[in-house]
Amino acid sequence: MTAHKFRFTCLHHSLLGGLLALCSLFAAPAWSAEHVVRMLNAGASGSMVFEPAFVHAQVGDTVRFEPTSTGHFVRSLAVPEGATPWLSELDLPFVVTLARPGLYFYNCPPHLMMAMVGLIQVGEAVNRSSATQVMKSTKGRIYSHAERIDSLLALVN
Ligand SMILES: [Cu+2]
Repeated sequence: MTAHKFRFTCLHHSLLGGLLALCSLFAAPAWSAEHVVRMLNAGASGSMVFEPAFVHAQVGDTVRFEPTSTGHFVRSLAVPEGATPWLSELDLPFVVTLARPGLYFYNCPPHLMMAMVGLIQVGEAVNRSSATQVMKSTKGRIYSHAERIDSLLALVN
């Protein structure tokens, strides 16, 4: 009976130790999140959309653009100073690592006229004025649903 109890205790301790080791191993990645943005021919807010079009993220997070519908890709139009602009390939998933705080404004070039645009806010919107300027000037190149630009700007905090 005593021997049985002893074995149980040892097993318990080794499991706990293993769990603690696992926790410390994954402690750093657990703080960053992956946000998924789908590229769609039709979504909740109409045709040719990124969904969700607005993402609030933290520095170190990633955004994964998912080509759920075909015929789309993604290109940044405004990124914070020091961040790398991006251009993805048609119909391929694309992952962006958000290394700097600020606003990241992007579009799907073939569907810009239909307001296929999106905005990512990472931490504080440190480049708010320059990003807003780009967004306002982009609005002039959109033929339908240009109000999506204003909706995105209204979500910045
Ligand atoms: Cu598109």
